[in-house]
Amino acid sequence: MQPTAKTGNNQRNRITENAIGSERHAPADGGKLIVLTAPLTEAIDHAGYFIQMALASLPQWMEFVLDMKYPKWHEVERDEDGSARYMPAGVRVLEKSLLREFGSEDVVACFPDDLDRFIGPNTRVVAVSTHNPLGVTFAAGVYASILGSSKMPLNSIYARAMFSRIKLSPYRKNFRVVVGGSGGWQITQTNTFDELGIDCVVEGRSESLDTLALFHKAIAGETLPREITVGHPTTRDAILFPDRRTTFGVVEMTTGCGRRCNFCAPDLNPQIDLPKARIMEAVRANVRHGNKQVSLATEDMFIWGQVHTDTPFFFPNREALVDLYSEIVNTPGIEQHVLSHCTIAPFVVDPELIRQLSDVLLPKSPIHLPRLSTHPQKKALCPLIGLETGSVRMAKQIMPSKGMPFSIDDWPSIVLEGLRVANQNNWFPMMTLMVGNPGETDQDVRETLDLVYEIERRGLFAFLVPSIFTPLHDTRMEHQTGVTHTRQLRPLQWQLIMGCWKMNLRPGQYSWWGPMAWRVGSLFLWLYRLRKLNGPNFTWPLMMFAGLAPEKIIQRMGKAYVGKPLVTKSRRELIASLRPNYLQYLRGDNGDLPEGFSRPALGPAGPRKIDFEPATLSSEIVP
Ligand code: B12
Ligand code: SF4
Repeated sequence: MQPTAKTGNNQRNRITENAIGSERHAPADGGKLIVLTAPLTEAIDHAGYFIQMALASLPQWMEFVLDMKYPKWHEVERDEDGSARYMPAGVRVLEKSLLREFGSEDVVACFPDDLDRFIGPNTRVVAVSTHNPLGVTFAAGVYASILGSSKMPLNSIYARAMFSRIKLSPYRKNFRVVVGGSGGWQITQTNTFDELGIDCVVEGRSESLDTLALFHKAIAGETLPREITVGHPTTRDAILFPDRRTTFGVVEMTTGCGRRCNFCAPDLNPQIDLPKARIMEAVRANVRHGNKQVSLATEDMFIWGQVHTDTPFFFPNREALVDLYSEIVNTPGIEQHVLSHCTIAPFVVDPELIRQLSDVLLPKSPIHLPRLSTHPQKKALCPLIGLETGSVRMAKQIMPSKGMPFSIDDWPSIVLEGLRVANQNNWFPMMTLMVGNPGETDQDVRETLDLVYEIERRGLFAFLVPSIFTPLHDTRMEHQTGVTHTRQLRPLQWQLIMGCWKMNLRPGQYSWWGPMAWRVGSLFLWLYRLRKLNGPNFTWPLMMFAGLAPEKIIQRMGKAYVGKPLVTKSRRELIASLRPNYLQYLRGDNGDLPEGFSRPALGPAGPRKIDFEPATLSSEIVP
């Protein structure tokens, strides 16, 4: 059966193959030459980031939970011509790129439910941008698989419905279907070209001239290659910015990262920080088209302003960052700002930067955490940060530069000190953990549990989001295999997953009924479905998670690991262990510098340049 896809103006349409057929009307103008779209679940602009992350993780049977919490999540806004008022940034950049060679009358970006209004006899290309079409990426498949009988998260169900609609178009023979975006590889890897009716998957950026050449080929009716890799711009000026509204007001801030974690795909892109003037233009374009929110897309916000300067990129450029974010949140019309990704070491490197950014960013944060935040309006900042593992052995193997400028040997100290600074300033990050890495031993998991328990013991807080290792295409770990199914998870790995979720729910469980509802709900789910699905190793961790048996007793029975307190380094000790030539980059106003070493508050070079020469590939990481 086809999924339920619900969009627009309070109408809820059950998309069945018959319904698709009966709804089709030929567009009066013969349709657009190039039609761009993205799955509904990636295009919606509701309720902040959380809803999309949930759609990427929950199985279909849990859709009712989202429907209850966000009854209007399917509703989308359109411009007068029926095109999408907002689209993911990837679609918008592709649109901008195409408009360099095609007229605006030939290109349209629309929601999947509106495809039939724009696909007609004139259409030659339907281009889909997708983030996560099949849900086979980390923290997506795993939760659908833990919670449901199918491995398919809702996002994948909706993406498939969209592909099915395109495939069944009466004009299908006239056009080519081209897919791109950060999730295109999922189609190549699962070889679902024919099933989904896709002609070509493009790996790489739409700015590339090869992408434009591909569209010309498609329009000429030529056969397209199944897969094509196109280049990534290597200079700041070659990156295009959308001048229309993007989902969540996403505007690119940087590409690449530079820390070189072995499992990471975005790090394979050149390390570029984009010019402030162009970021601001894109922010203002969003506002002009009705957006009130903005979010700068980045792998690590803290490298911005420090790429290819005289200072290594892992010493943040405080003045540049504060200036950029101030201007963004103070742009007339911007009411909300949400952070995307960053790393934890900069919190230890420059706590004063975090304090200043908090002053700037908290007033416009839509996130409220009443039990955690000390802000007068209980506002909080929740960027995504990779914690990944508490095991130094494993960290050295998969992400040796993650803690730079500090040594990865100090990873647990970096995490704890960074989180301390973060929490003090009302930053409560979402921290991802990878479970089931290739070669992960029980001892590695114990060390991660130690770190997680230590976070709790010190009264610190982060939303800990464990996911199962997923080998991403082209990464340095592409060909490695870890755990592939939840039934393979060992008891300790389950304890880690469920322990993290137990911690995450703490701030929400202060009502008298919260814990009770949780216990009963978890027990019911376990009896009904999860017992069979996840196997016997899941039982005790679930009991512990649900609080059905006291944790101490479960531990005494030997069914769970107790955890041991960690002795870690303070900020001062971490700084004392830095390579001597790094000390020059630290800021004196943060304190903790070694005896006899003093720096002016502005650092070695005073405020650094904000806009500078074009950046190219990074080679700045120091082994
Ligand atoms: C912002 C963001 C989000 C936001 C908003 C997403 C949105 N719908 O707008 C939120 C927080 C909701 C989110 C959620 C998730 N995200 Co996300 N997200 C990002 C982030 C930081 C930026 C994306 C972006 O807009 N970039 C800017 C645009 C311009 O780049 P782009 O989309 O890649 O588009 C370029 C090319 O891909 C290409 N292109 C794009 N489309 C097309 C189409 C065609 C036809 C062609 C030819 C080319 C082309 O051209 C564009 C530029 O020219 C990226 C990391 C990154 N730096 O890319 C992660 C990233 C894309 N997310 C990722 C993941 C895993 C997720 C989640 C699954 C996480 C989770 N478990 O919840 C969910 C999935 C959500 C969903 N609905 O399915 C991974 C994807 C990994 C993968 N697919 O293999 C990334 C790469 C992060 C990472 N470090 O690994 N995400
Ligand atoms: S720090 Fe994050 S973005 Fe950077 S390389 Fe590592 S995983 Fe990738």
